[in-house]
Amino acid sequence: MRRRPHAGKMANRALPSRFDKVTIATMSETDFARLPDLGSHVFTAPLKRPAGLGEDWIEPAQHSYTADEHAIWDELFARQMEVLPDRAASAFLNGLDRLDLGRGGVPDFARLSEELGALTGWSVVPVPMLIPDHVFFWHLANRRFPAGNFIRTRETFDYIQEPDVFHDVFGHVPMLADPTYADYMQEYGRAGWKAMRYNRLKALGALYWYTVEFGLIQEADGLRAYGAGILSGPTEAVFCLEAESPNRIMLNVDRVMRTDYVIDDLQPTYFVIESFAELFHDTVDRDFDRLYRSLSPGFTYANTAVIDVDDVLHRGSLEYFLRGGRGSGAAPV
Ligand code: HBI
Ligand code: FE
Repeated sequence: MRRRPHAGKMANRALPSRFDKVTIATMSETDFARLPDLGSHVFTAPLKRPAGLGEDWIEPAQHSYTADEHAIWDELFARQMEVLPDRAASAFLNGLDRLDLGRGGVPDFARLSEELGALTGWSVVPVPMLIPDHVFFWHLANRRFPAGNFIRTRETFDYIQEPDVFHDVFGHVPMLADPTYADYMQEYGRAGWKAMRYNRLKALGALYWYTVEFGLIQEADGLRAYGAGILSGPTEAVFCLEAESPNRIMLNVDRVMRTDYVIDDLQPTYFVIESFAELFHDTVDRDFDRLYRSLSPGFTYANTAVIDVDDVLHRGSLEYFLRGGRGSGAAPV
């Protein structure tokens, strides 16, 4: 189907019964050069854009960090390097090395973008906070990674609500130096638009969660972590690989997209991939239209569930969670 200049208007007027045929047929041709229109049938979080920012939510300049803030980066960096060398995926460790993220202090985004751009064409742009889903996806679809323009304080050293520059740059950016992973992230950004138009973003969000944030990969010498949520904190890097509590299951995209997730505690289940190439193809070759049409709005499986079709590497005791998880004083065993 060819793109028509009035396609957006038609979509807004279309009745729900025509929605499938008209809007969804044209949306695969989404032009990501400009921020695409969403249409009023898409349910989004009512986030308020801070004054002075454009519709891309990008800050005019990177925050200039004080000496103490740079020191916080260095301490967080050193703490992670105590646990990551045998636990992080090789792709992550290579990226860390090639981008020299340990050169001291919060990295300069302009310089980082130049180096990352030379490797995979990605750049890093500063954003003030969590940005709306569709803006986030739009940046990813254009190989721009939005990174928090602030760093946590010493009071919030171990746990933060919103992603700061350490989580975003230390956790996510090294992986973007891997060409296959870099393609996967762009593909994810493109896929986000389709999920939003079906109001099935939660399902696609689960895929992001169990791969980009909390994914494990099978390497020749054993399991390693590549998810940024794991790699940017000291406890989960050990827990996800060595603890008895969590399930470790081979990734199946359809199953994962039906699985609930917790955002404020260690994960009860981790999903394991064999390679980034496999993850990329699983995502690109998928018929998401079919999946979203058959998917209910909520999740089918609890985040603790082990189901018949699972290829289980480790069936967790779930001890940590059964004892109450975060805040209960339970040990992450
Ligand atoms: N905004 N800054 C920021 N960082 C994120 O990781 C992020 C976001 N907005 C939306 C979003 N993530 C989600 O859409 C995905 O995690 C699914
Ligand atoms: Fe993240």
